[in-house]
Amino acid sequence: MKLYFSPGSCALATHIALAESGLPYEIEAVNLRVDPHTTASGAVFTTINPKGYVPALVLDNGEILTEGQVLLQYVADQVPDKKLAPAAGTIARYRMMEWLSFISTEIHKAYKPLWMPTASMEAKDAAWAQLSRRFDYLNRELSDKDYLLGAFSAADCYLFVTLSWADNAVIKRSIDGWTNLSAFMKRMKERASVRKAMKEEGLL
Ligand SMILES: N[C@@H](CCC(=O)N[C@@H](CS)C(=O)NCC(=O)O)C(=O)O
Repeated sequence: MKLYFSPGSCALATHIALAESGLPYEIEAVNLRVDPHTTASGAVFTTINPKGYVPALVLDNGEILTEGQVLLQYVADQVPDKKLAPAAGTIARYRMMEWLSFISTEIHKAYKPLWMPTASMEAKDAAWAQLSRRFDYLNRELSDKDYLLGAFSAADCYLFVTLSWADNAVIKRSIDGWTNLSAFMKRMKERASVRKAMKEEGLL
């Protein structure tokens, strides 16, 4: 498999899951700051993923799969013994999908104004207020468990990445006030897979 990524982006979640899987994989960076987005080897990224965004995963049969939530489940399903996702069709799997959808729509995308240089401070503060309500909920959910499903799953990779954006140099906020989220981040950073993926993206 080959993952197209941009350092520290949502693609890091799939990268961590790949590292957790123990399967062989390659990675190639995509420069999202140039128009058109261009890969490290000089390809216009839309020729690989017509949607133009990361993550994109080239499967071993050459097919391209996109959408982070799907990639996390795809990687997990390649290695059932690693228990990166509950078995398909079980209520536990739907709980994981519930988390993936929550992280995607309520956390990941809610950051948008905070990334945009043209957004007003009012819009940024409103986005942070909305995120803060979601963090309150997550903080309560993580009060009696180490990971979203209790045991570690690929959903945690996605939560880790989206929470890591809070104190990014552009966003300049902090999740320090949410102690269970801070503890979760610390726990995740101790995982070998997280360190491996972050090193491979030049983040450590
Ligand atoms: N729906 C996609 C969204 C992916 C996404 O937002 N990717 C961002 C990085 S975190 C990106 O590549 N943005 C560049 C662009 O859209 O041009 C998914 O969930 O995988």
